[in-house]
Amino acid sequence: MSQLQALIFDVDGTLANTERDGHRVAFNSAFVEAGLDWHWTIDFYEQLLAIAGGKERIKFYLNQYQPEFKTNKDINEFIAHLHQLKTKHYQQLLQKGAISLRPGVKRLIEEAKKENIRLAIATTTSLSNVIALLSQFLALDWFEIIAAGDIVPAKKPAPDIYNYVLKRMNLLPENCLVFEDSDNGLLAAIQAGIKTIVTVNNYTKKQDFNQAILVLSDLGESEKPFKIIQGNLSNNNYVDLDSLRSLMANG
Ligand code: XBP
Ligand code: MG
Repeated sequence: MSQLQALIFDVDGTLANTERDGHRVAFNSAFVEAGLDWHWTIDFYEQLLAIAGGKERIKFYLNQYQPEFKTNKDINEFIAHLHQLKTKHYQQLLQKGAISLRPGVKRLIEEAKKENIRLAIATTTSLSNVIALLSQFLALDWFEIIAAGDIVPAKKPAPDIYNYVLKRMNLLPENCLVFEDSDNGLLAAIQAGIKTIVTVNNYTKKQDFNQAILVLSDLGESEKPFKIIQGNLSNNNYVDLDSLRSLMANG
């Protein structure tokens, strides 16, 4: 039976629902600031979320939906600048308290810390966004590694970010559990050989999570139980370390 040694968390959609009212709004504010008449609606943004990475998402949008767009700058410089504007707007939204942690996240992380279960972050978003979010709610130094954005050559669904965390922490995949929210994230973790629990959100609830060991509405709280969408858990109200250990034992 593999012993549980570490929990590795995705950020966007997992620790907090940051996409609809955070990143998407920040992209639109950046477009306005840059004098662009682009606007990503809630529904349209769902298609763009198939592309991990804000810069990559803008490039995809240009290629697919703005093929006539012209700039006198190098296109990658243009995208990088637009993405910097977006990151500024996103962090302003965080500072205004626009985003809070999802149910059970703080409780499980505090329990893991108390029981010396190692903690890490593996995310596609930019490091400064992770710090801006986490520092509002949790102690950053509880996470041994915060692996984010361009730290690896290929973003999710490539496994690079998870392999990076395993290597830096000298961990074996079988001693870890990953928490994700999307099919891209699940695929990345699975390719790194790590068992994955998915907590869905409005953007990802229709995606294919067949390879997850558990799919939940969220991590739950005793007074606000989760809904189990796929799989079983010994504690049928909320995710705690004992239920995760029994999940690991039952493979
Ligand atoms: C989600 C992403 C990120 C964010 C935008 O990351 O794909 O790109 O949508 O953040 P994850 P940036 O679910 O892996 O946390 O604009 O900083 O990329
Ligand atoms: Mg995510």
